[in-house]
Amino acid sequence: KDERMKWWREARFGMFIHWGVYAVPAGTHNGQRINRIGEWIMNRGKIPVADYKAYAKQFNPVKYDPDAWVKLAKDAGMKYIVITAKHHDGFALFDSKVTTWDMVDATPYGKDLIKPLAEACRKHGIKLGLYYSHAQDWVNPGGAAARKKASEGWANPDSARIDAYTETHSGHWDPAQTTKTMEQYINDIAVPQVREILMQYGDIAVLWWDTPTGMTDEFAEKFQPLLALRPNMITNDRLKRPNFPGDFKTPEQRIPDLSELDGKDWETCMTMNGTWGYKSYDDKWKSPETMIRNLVDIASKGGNYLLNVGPKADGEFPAESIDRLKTVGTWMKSNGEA
Ligand code: FUL
Repeated sequence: KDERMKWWREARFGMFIHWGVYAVPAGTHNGQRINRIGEWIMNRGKIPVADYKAYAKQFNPVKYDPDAWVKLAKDAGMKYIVITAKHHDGFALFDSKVTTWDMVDATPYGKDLIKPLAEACRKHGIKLGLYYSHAQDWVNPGGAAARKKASEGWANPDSARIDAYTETHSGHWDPAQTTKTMEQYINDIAVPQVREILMQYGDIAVLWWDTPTGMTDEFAEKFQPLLALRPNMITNDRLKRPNFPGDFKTPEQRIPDLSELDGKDWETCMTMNGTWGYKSYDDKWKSPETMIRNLVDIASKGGNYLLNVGPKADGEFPAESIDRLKTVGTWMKSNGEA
């Protein structure tokens, strides 16, 4: 394990990228601003599957320039990138053979987004990790849905009815989500897709599971054999709790106190503003000074800082993110770190 963890323990700083169909509505559905984080818009807004799928027809990132993304990360002193291969909306940024809910089949762009990023990473000596939402999937039938009640921050003229429905349908809001069982979803979508992302792009440095909603030990075991496909890869602790600790812990949006540290490896992931996935009107930006202080705090405690960017649907990073990455990079260079 020490051998596998070596580069990661030295890395200290990485870029998280949350990108997907949710960048199209960018926080607004049917003229209504949907509360909280942008990549949850489908769940928070209880958007029907068919309506959400329609957004993919506008996902056409013609300005996507993975080389520029990787250079920005590298110049900021980051050593690795973790991108959402599939988030909770079930949409695959890669070419998946087991569903048409992917970049190649469902969008006008029609091309795999992960492949050129993997190539750019290789070219610039940056490690690539893939985030995969293995349990929650709100579009591929049988995937889990975390229940968010109206009182937790979504509003819809029909909230009372939808809320009652989610209560009796384990968090789901559209009958199309439950035409299969979770076991079928794990067998037919999640396991084959994890195999796809581990095999299609050469070396994958990190596999970043997320939100073990509905996971059992039995389901988790189905993913275990796949890890042998990438013997040097490391994984986080979100496959299933407890019993599947992975290689590192994942405090979210916070930096642990010294008293919490127990000798296990950890990585704090954090947004630059208030959302992971792009929201056009989120302006709660942290200052570059705050980001540098966070990085120093984390590094001094032996952790890693995974700082998020939520690209727009046209393929560009928000200008505010670019500015901040550049300022952090200048500081890193003047301190001999980049
Ligand atoms: C969370 C997810 O539900 C968020 O959407 C985001 O991906 C964050 C990093 O992890 O638990």
